[in-house]
Amino acid sequence: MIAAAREAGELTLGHFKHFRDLEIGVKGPGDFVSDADRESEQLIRRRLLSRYPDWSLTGEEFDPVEGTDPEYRFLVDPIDGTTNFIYGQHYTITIALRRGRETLCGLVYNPVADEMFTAIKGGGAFLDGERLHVSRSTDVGLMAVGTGLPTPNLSLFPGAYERLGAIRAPIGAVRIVGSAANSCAYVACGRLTGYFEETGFGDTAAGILLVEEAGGIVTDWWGRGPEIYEKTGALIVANPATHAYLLDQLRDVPRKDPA
Ligand code: LIP
Repeated sequence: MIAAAREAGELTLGHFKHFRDLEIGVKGPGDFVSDADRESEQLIRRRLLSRYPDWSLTGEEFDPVEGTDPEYRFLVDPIDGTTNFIYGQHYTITIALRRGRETLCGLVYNPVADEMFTAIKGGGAFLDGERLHVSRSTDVGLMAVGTGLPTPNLSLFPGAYERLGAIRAPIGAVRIVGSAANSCAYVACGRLTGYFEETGFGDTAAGILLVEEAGGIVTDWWGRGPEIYEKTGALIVANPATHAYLLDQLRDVPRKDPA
């Protein structure tokens, strides 16, 4: 997985250096794609499935591949932060390996910064091999919270973002990193104290494991576990103090549970 992500990093950086010349496809309102996304996913598919031909793979740009072994599945976002990418800003490549509903390991790779975040279930979270821990800060005034703004007509919970001003008021800062996977990685290493967004599970599966393995807390906006946030994408990942703060701010957002 690491080798595939590094190779995809090199490939996408080639395009990134000429971001102004990219041809941009529009999948939906505010949802972009470029040749770099597709080439990156194809490369990662080839690398992973030639090594593990019986396993399945779900990526962002193509139909899923169903292997003969129903247990193991790779989740791949070949460029998380496509909008960042096409504007020449930091993006990531993220891959998670799942067995059933359990994420066994995952990575978030930022090719621009050449930072490789990795996590193994029960084995810790790392940045370039160095062990990570979420921020130990409990001071509300120092909290740094990441988020992202969903396309309004695609959002299940548009009301949440009307609270951004109130959420921001007492804390140190709100940041939009522009890649959900990178935002999770930033929580795991303490560059953010927390992150909340309505986002896709394929973008965050590896990042969630990073935060869990770095001692953080992961729930949906109402304090519930994976069976809900994997479907709705209404995610909080944070250190314990920021998690409590965000839960308090978000818990009265009207719920819309998946069928
Ligand atoms: C997107 C992220 C973006 C976040 C979106 C989505 P994509 O992924 O990069 O930061 O706001 O919820 O996760 O479409 O670029 O892979």
